Amino acid sequence: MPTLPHTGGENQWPALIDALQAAQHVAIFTHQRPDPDAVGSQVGLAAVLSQAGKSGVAVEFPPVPENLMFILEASPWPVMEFTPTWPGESMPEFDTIVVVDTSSREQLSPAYEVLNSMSQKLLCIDHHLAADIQGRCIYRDSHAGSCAEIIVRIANEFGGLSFKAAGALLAGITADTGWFHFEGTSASTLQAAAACVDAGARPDQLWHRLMQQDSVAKWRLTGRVLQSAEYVLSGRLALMRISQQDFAQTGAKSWETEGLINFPLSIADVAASACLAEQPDGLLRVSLRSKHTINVAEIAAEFGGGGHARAAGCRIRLPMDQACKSLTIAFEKRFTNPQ
Ligand SMILES: [Mn+2]
Repeated sequence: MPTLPHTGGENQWPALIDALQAAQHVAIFTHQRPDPDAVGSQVGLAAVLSQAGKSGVAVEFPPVPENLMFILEASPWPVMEFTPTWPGESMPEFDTIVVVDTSSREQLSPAYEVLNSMSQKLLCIDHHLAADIQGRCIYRDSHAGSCAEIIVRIANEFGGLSFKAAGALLAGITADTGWFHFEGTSASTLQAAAACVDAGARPDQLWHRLMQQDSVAKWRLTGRVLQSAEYVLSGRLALMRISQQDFAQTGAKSWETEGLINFPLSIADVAASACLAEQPDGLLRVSLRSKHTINVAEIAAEFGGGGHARAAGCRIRLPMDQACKSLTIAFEKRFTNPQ
């Protein structure tokens, strides 16, 4: 396997590798609403550590989308569901807690108090810009296209990738880079992907498992939401609204909004898109994307969220119309004064 260069965050690397080498019994957490990078990084890291003789568990916040179960099923370690009655600081059986693909309290919120109480044994491996959790070692490389790409570098330090690790990690790498077309795609990303393919991962099978499993309900929801999309700020911002009624009438699940936000970016004049999905409690889950120039992580941060410059998210507790208005104002400022 070629040596994969670091693209940032180097100073915490030796501490991270030392801590992982010393670990014996490990619990691996990731963010709520897990995506292929979250689950792929968990399973990939579990495979690397298991091969090095360590034991542990992968912890999930329910519900895990059905289309990601095939990645979890490859986990060499048991998968546990986090519950509010989790024993917290009384997790002495684990000497090491690893958080992958997030360093945000909000994204870990059901478990944040528990994780914070164990911060002296917490390691974090992430590629997002915003970080507000505390731990023994917080390794972040915001230039990495996915967390899985970082896990491939870790595998290198542990003697290479197994077949199991490679499949899970390629899922994370491809999904988080939009199959290699997002800005974060670097030579290092492609080398990490090549290492996975070299170890037996199959891009064709992954495409089928990740990209060709939609339900009819999802496509009914997609048609409805695209039909009602609004184009504001001289057509530069696409706004999409999804109500609880849309979910009820199409039968689509909340996680089936995944990917919908990218469609308007195919329009030449659209520079950014926002998708607001109403949750059962009325809270609006907001996804933001941009093609270039506009830093949507900054806009998300204005509303208490975070993410990457081209893909970010937040939660807004406002009526739908008001939330759309506030977001439009936030975007207008950036269109007027682009960074
Ligand atoms: Mn990720």
